[in-house]
Order: sequence, then structure tokens, then C-alpha cells
Amino acid sequence: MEAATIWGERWSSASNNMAKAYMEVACRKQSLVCLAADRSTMAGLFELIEAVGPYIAALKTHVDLVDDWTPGSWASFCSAAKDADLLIFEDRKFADIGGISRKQMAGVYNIRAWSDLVTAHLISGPDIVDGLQAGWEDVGREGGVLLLAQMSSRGNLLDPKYTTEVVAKGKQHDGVFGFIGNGSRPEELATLRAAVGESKMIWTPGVNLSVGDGEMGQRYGDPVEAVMAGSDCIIVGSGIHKSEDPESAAKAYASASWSGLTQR
Ligand code: 5BU
Repeated sequence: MEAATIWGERWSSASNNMAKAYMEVACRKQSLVCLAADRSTMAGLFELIEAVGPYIAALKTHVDLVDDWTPGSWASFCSAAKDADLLIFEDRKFADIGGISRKQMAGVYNIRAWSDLVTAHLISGPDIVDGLQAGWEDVGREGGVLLLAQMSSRGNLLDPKYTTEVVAKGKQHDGVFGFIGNGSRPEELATLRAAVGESKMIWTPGVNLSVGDGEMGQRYGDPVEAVMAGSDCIIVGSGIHKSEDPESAAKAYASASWSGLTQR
């Protein structure tokens, strides 16, 4: 089915090019799953993408947690991700002033050269979005920023007033792809969706098909409920990469997320 039909107003009012690219991939794959590929070796990462590539729409990385990282192996990994028709999302959680964030897009990891999306806190003010966009422009690429409006971890300091301000400022910026929302609490997510409206994405970590929370304060909610409450993409890590059968797990998350979208 056409992306415009499936996504409705989210498609017609999208204000960031990368958002349309994502909605199209999601339709091709019938999956709203972003895999949080939190494995510490390059071999583990390659194995994962090979097993689950067809069932996910985006790949979320933490480039700085890989033990045997090299520029060459990372370039091959990103090329495997592109071959698997995936958007690449570096969850860097930038937070510095605009000019430094721009420089941090370069450096050893050269995030600007391979990422389609990055996360940022708005704690330092809205210029961070311009800084990150300038980073992509420096290498002739386009990308989108996901601002942290909520977090999934317990006790986090992103209170409702902060969330409201992030959404109000972020909505006005075309460089903002969307917002991170808390996937473990559908009622918080519904409130966030009401504030965000239709023009921006909401992506949600803190989602798992099994009951119970994760380690070190991570909280989990149900993927279908998250999508029904307004999430456009469920970010799933251990539910897939720690599963005994990552391929079947990825298929199950894809099917849950797609059924949430079609019901919505
Ligand atoms: P999990 O294994 O499904 O719990 O992994 C969740 C991933 O999402 C992990 O890579 C975190 O860095 C990321 N995350 C999160 O869990 N909660 C948040 O609020 C944000 C990111 Br922002």
C-alpha cells in the first residue's frame, strides 16, 4: 500500500525529508521497528544485521560502545545497512552548544558521513539543531534530528514542563525530524502526540513484548499500545539482539508494530 494512504496526515504534513524516507521504508518492510544494535563487537553487529535486516526499517547505533571499532569495518557495516534498505540512526544524544555539536559530527567517528538521524537534547538551546544540520551540510549530506522530549528510564529529569518546551521549539524547526517519547507509558505518549500534532515523528524506546522492566532502571511497555498511542517507530534493543532467535523476534516486533499502525 502507498505510504500516503497508510500514514495519512503524518505523511501529508511531514516537514523533514528524512521523515518521508522513513515512512516509505516502513511501508516497504511493513515494519515500524528500529533495531537498537547494542552489541560490542563488529562480528556481533554484522551477524545481527544479516539476521534481521529484512524485518526492520532503521538501525540505531552507539558507535562508541564497539570494542573492536575501526573506520574500515564501520564503513562496511554502514554499507551492509544501506544494502538492507535501512536508515542509520546514531543515538549520540548531543547536548553541547551549536558550534561544538557541529564539530562533534566530525572527529574520529565522523558521524555526519554515515548517519541519517541523530539524537540531541535541547538543554543547551535550539542552536544545537543548526549545528548538527551544519555538520551534515559540511559533507553535502542531509539528515534529521530527533530531540529527546521524554526518556524511558525511571527517575529521568525530563518533566512535563521541559517536554512542552522541547516540543514547542522543535516543531518550528525543519531540521527536526521528530521527538523521542517514552514507549513504556502509553498515556504519557498520547499526551506527547497531542502536543506534537501531525507534522513530526515520535520514536519510542522502552518497548518489549515480554512483561517486566529491563536492567538498571529501563522501563518497558507493549509495542502495539505504543503505536496506538502515537509512536511512529518502536526502538527495540535487547528484545531482539539478546533473543535466542533474533530473526523470529524481529518478525514478531515488525508484525506487532504494523498491526498497531493499521489499527491506528
Ligand atoms: P533496550 O535493550 O530495548 O532496552 O534498548 C533501548 C535502546 O534505546 C538503547 O540503545 C538506549 O540507549 C536507547 N534509549 C533508551 O532506552 N531510552 C531513552 O530514553 C533513549 C534511548 Br533517548
